[in-house]
Amino acid sequence: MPKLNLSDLAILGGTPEFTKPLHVGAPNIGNKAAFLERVSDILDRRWLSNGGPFEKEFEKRVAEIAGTKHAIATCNGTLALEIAIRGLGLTGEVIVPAFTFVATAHALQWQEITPVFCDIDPVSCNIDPERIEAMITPKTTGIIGVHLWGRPCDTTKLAEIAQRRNLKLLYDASHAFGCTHLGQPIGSFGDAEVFSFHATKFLNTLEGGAVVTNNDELAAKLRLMKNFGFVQYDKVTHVGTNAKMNEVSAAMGITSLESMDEFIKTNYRNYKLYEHHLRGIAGVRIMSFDESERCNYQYVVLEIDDLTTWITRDQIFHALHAEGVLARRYFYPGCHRMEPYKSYFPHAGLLLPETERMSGLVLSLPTGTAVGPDEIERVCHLIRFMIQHAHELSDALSKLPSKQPERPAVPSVSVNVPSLPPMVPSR
Ligand code: T4K
Repeated sequence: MPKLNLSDLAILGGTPEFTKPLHVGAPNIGNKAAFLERVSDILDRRWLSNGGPFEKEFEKRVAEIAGTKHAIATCNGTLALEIAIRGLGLTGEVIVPAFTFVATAHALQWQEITPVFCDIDPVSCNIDPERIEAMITPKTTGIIGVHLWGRPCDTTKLAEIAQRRNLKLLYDASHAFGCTHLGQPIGSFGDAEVFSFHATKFLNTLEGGAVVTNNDELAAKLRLMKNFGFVQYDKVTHVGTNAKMNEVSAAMGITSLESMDEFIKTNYRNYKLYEHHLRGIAGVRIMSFDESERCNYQYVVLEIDDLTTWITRDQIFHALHAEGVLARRYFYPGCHRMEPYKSYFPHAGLLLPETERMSGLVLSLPTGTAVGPDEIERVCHLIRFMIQHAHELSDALSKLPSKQPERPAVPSVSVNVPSLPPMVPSR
């Protein structure tokens, strides 16, 4: 139903635009029949994890796409980061952006390495190489760049600093699988790069991740680390963890790879539709991509400048949620405002002006194969309508009790589980 009056907005008592919520991270599902056939093979083979054929096949395909000699598949991106950090021998302090998903910082802190938060470049929104040197201390052992939303870091400048200051260089490429930079696949920069294949990533393995590298020694070490450090039965040569990718995840990965081009095509179509329908709204900018490179377009991110729109990103965010558009503030607040970092470095924000600014302005919109052109047009109409009525809407919203959006409930479905016979026979 088109909104004609302010009171038509769901946040002010009107009917929500969408009865079925639109998510940012609704998974892309490839060929279901092919996936189920692979799962059936796994069960027949009775090889469910630890070096199974699908895991090996998936690793081979990921390394090809990343342009690297090695891909080490893991059970998620966070564990991939953790073993890469450990495998590279990082200790003490590591320089990392705060404008990222909290896993980037946690993967360091988990190993008692201090994440030293560096500000971002306001244009790329990635770690600002110009600010890195001022943060290097005798304890610094490395830099982690994050290719945020799939847009590449300044790999040339970062490599130059890392080499000159004798630091390791790792990339969190969780958002950048399938992308290129300077005509070279992302995955092949720095000492190693890490991908996430979480359900909400454009290419998913249900849960999963990978470290990619050209370094043979590092790759061998990471293979041991992901499997408790075992080199053979009963022989452990390394401290390790359990970061293995199971066969069902690998089967999902291979199936997803078969549809990767189609997923990217749909993301690109969606991105262009958003660009088209939001064109001309003063104060709203859609984050652009370098179209001469290969991009996965998995995040559609707006920057909403309230000095121009007269309505804040958060007010639009809450109003969209009421309509069933579950936009996300990726990434708000910066990691420095989350615990434990907030307590460790209470004044970190003073050194992170661009992170503070951008984290207050960005809004990720639903995309992927679960979102169609009609839905995108309706989302854009809502945003346009809200901004056209910014003064009255902002005024009305400021009178409502403030509330944090709830985490959406997992859709409830009834699962038919046969009841167990009673343990004790009834008399
Ligand atoms: N580094 C970076 C830069 C990252 O972005 C991430 C992960 C990592 C490292 C760590 O990689 P992993 O260890 O996760 O592999 C999500 C994801 O959990 C996380 O993977 C992702 N980044 C981050 C950006 O987003 P949440 O807490 O916002 O997501 P969640 O699970 O609430 O899902 C988002 C929405 O998607 C839900 O509201 C509903 C929908 N959804 C979700 C799932 C899981 C579905 O429709 N179906 C689903 O199966 O963190």
